[in-house]
Amino acid sequence: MPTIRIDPVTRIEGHLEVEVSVETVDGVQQVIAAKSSGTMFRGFETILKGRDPRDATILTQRICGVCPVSHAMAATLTLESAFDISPPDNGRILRNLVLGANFIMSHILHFYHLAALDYIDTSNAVPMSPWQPQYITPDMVTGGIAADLVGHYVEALAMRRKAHQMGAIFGAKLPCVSTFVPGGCTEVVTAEKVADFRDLLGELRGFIDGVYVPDILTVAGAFPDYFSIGGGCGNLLAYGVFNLDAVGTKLLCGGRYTDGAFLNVDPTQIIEYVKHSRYTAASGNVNPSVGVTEPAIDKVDAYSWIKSPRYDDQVHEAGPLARMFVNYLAGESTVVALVDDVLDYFGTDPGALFSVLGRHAARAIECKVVADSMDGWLDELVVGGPVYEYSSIPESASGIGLTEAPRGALGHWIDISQGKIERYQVITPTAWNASPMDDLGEMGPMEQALIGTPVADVDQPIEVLRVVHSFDPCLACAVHLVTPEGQSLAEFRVS
Ligand code: NFE
Repeated sequence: MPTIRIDPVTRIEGHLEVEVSVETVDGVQQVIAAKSSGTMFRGFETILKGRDPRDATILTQRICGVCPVSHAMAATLTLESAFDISPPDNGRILRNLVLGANFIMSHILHFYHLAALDYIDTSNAVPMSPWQPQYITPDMVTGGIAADLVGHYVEALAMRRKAHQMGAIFGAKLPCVSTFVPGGCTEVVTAEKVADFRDLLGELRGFIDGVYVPDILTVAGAFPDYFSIGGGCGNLLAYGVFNLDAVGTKLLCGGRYTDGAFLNVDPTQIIEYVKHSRYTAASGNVNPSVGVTEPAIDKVDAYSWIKSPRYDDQVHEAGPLARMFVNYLAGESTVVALVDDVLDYFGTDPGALFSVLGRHAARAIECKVVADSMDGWLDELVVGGPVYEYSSIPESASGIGLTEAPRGALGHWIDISQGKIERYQVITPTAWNASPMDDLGEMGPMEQALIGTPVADVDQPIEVLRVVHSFDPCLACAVHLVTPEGQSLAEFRVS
């Protein structure tokens, strides 16, 4: 078979390579092997060593321009845990509002600007980026529906800008905020800022209810097969997010779904494996609270710069699906009502959520739940009230900050010695989802989700992209298709 090089494909963030082997099984050409590779060394753990602990809030945001607020939140929670302080209500709420703004921005970004063009035939659009080049497959939506979705793609750009503007009211700037500090938030609350925030939130809620959620239903209705494609490992993990009070009640609770059981999360049960990751043996088989990050670029059998985080030695998927499913099981009333509405609409059961479309639906439901809740948080702010509590840096301490990024469970861990950072470890949601095979021989969640994916045309392997995109991986991506003999059929390269 010839080697085919596909023009650059964008719409995945960061630096990911996915390689799949395709074979015909039972008359269906499908993925029989998959490898997910993070192709860049992040190294922030190393950069942070020896620094003032408060630098963590600023520096870890630079891990990613899409989810910096989550890293700011994780770092401040980590430092507050180490410093033994907590923010006043205003500070807690302000941080939630900025994080909520980032969730809305990111979920709209994902559906319209990263995923939607996997489903829309844009051959009638102006022949330029982002509409072309693209795969055109017979199942794509066309005509008036396609034209509407393309219009919403453009409208969504303005909505994302509004979400950033909204977050910047209390974050000072975005993408990376400068107001999050251990002990709270440095932006003061004024009636004018609250009113400005509420105006923008109202516009965004209108878009979510009137455009984003209906578009998800439209696309899902046009691609019903994708309720049974891309299922994945079946285990879900969420730390929970948006603290609603000083004792840690959350808008979206944490929890996990392991082997069909709904269970609590104990972070001491997290181990990072490195058998197939480009790190020394000493960097693996340990909990992140004692983790180290030592690159080993030429390591035999390693194919990724991502470690393989596992909970209780089992593969778990993180993300909106995990959050919505865990909260569905926990009986969170708003989530239950919305999830049931979606399941009723499609006449299906909760098992269908473990799929490409289930991830998209969960993301849209979550976007609505968060945006709707934020209006009430604005009511709770006290104009002119305290926004942070000062604390000195302890000589020696340890801390942990577990929260959620738009893409899933996010954890930071710190050890402080002589007032400086001695150890800093970060596990991102994409580390859970795009992780390589672990020491126990288990593939990561995205790898597992790709197995069995039908591929109608190896020249246009859109099905592979649909599965990969459903995870919203934060990685730029090069996707290869190879025969079982290792011959390259296609290569996707993303800048
Ligand atoms: Ni770069 Fe992020 C989110 C985090 S994914 S986008 O959401 O943390 O690893």
